[in-house]
Amino acid sequence: MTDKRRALITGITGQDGSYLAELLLDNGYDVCGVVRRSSTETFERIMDFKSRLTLVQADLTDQVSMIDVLSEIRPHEVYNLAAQSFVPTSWKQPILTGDVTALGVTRVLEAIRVVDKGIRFYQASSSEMFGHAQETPQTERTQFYPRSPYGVAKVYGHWITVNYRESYGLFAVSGILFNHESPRRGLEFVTRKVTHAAARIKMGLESEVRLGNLKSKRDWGFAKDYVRAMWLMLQQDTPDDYVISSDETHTVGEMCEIAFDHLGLKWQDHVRVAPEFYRPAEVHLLLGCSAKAREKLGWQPEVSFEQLVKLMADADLARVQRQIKNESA
Ligand code: NAP
Ligand code: F7E
Repeated sequence: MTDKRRALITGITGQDGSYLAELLLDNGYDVCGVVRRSSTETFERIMDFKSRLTLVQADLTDQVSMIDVLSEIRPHEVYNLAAQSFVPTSWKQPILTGDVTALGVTRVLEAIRVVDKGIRFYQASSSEMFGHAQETPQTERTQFYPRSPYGVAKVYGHWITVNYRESYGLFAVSGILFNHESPRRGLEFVTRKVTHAAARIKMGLESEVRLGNLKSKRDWGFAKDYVRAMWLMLQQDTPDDYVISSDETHTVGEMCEIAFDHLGLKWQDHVRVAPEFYRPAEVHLLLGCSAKAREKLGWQPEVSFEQLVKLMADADLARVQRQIKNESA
């Protein structure tokens, strides 16, 4: 083991895990990532820098595996980004979502309590905890009213983090992050679904995309900006919880308009509303207030909503064009 700072990331193969790993490598850390056993590899997002990482096998549903990993790696910082993170799946698999997204947090905290109480801990909390928002904009003091099994699980994860901080004096923080997106976003989330479909339509591979509620409003930012806030939270003198958001809200329809327009298409010609993408209980409006993070962490986003949608559309167009070229070669 070296003298460098060591960080362990659960969920390193996900969108945020991949960006955070890159940031920490750039900051001179030894970066270790938890990966779960799978019959096919899930390393696409970390492929370019995988040789610089240490990957260890464990699962958030298995307590002993988490204790073993922490004992072996002895990290200074743990970022708990692993979760069943897709809201619609949380209605189909509520028990699994609770096991990973809620109880999984306690398993990581228990591992820290047993192995080394000095390890700093970041919990990936979510604006979905505000759900049926009790006030607008939402701050660290806004009451939670989750509207999905995923949101409920995240509320548990948030409060167990606060509880371990207060019970055991752990340096444990909860980042309440609003939606953040990128070219690495999973294809089922609405922004990526739209930019990917727009790129395929542009190249003549498809003619339409089927979406759910076009009126729902989200506070969207760029994932790379948001992982910087995670790291900043663990560098403070005292542990605290922070809202991270762009402080702007836009409808799904506006997002479609920017993406299609950027690729020279008219979104009304290609977007169809399909009832199967409506949710049993919708979160209609999210709008964050990140004043505390801006003041105390000195954090601010660098990429605007419009720039974000355009950079995602450009990345998907380039990807689709590469695929077409490879298939015809
Ligand atoms: P993501 O792309 O869905 O990544 C989730 C990660 O969790 C993947 O690496 C996945 O591994 C891993 N994972 C799932 N179940 C696991 C288990 N049982 N044991 C170990 N690892 C497991 O999510 P993301 O967008 O990067 O989000 C990161 C975190 O922030 C999540 O906790 C999410 O709920 C939260 N969050 C996200 C947003 C957002 O807008 N992106 C906003 C607020 C909070 P595989 O690759 O093997 O599936
Ligand atoms: O939906 C509407 C949908 O799935 C956004 C996760 O990272 O952010 C994410 O959760 C909105 C919703 O993200 C489709 O009804 C319309 O109102 O992209 P999404 P999400 O549910 O907000 C939070 C902060 C997290 O923590 C989560 O982990 O878009 N919508 N039509 C659609 N959504 C999807 N997925 N697909 C559609 O066709």
